[in-house]
Amino acid sequence: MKSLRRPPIVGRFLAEEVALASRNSGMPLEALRYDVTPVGLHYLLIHFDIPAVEAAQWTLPILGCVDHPTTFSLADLQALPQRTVRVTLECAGNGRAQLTPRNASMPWVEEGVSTAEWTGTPLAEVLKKAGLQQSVCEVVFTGADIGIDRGVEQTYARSLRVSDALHPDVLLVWAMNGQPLLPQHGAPMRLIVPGWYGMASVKWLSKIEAVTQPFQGMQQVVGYHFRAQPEDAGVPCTQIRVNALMVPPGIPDFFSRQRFLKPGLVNIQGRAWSGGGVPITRVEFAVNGQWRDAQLHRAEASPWAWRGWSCDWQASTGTHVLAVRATDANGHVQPDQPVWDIAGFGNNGMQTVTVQVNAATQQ
Ligand SMILES: Nc1nc2c(c(=O)[nH]1)N[C@H]1C(S)=C(S)[C@@H](COP(=O)(O)O)O[C@H]1N2
Ligand SMILES: [Mo]
Repeated sequence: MKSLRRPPIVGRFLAEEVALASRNSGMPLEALRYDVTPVGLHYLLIHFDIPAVEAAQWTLPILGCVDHPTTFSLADLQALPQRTVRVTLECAGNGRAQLTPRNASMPWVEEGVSTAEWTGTPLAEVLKKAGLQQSVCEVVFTGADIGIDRGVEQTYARSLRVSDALHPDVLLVWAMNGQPLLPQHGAPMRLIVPGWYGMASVKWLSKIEAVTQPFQGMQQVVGYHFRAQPEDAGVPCTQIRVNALMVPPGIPDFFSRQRFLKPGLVNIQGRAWSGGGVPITRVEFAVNGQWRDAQLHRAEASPWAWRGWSCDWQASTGTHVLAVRATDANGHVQPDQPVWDIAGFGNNGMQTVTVQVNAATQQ
């Protein structure tokens, strides 16, 4: 597919990046304190415009190579078996703004991650009813949002291989944290693909199609690939890489966001997660390059949700660089430095927070 790559950016942020960042809010890092992110603090990533979809008129056709093509209403889907799954979603572009040069796109620093409780019906139930034919290799999910990306007019769409689509925790979701989905999160119905970067969880679903050839949509074959060079075939972004964040301690300066803290004992808190349902096995915390093990909190019942951790630190007067890094059960550890990618995908370089500790600070 021919598409125009936007020129990379070095240095100051463009007005276009600021505009994207204003539309697509991140989760403030102090919200890491919640096991489940309150709906209004959950990060947002919307490529085009939020489409106008009326729940009462909305229907979901299941088409393509199925024995029984069916069109479901919201009520039809809500009458099927349902489950609620706690899932940490992270945008594949999270951390992009830390890279140089950086891709001209949503300039996430580190806040494109959140956790919610998603309620819906397993996609497998609906596909079983439709009867996937033997020849089907992928299932394509199309949203109701349309726009132009790199010169190509398109409807946001992504596919999953049949084996991934049939996972019992892949859900057609109508509720988030027990409330009906809000417009910005894909109302009235979205897909949730636990353990994968967020791009797979298609919002505002308008149709599902079973196909016999790999889907060639732009967000599937051009977008969301790890590439070192523009001409590389690339490796598709799928499962979330191991990552961790801390709640920056102390109080911030309004503009610079520099942190200030009084001397004494501080309990540093954060979350760690990895994709594919792979558990976190270790979190380390460093002060000025001196690493120690943090305490892992009780694992969540859901293998798809982040895990809490904490670490006591005796803060002494001076300027200190705090850092955190996690390891997962596959032995993957976060790199010290971001690994550069042309589009800024999959940056799981460790977070650092600089704090100034002095007795003049009241907090
Ligand atoms: N239809 C549609 N689905 C979409 C998107 C989109 O722009 N359109 N963005 C994707 C991306 S890149 C991410 S990270 C998640 C974000 O979901 P959230 O906004 O509910 O956090 O939605 C995904 N699903
Ligand atoms: Mo994303």
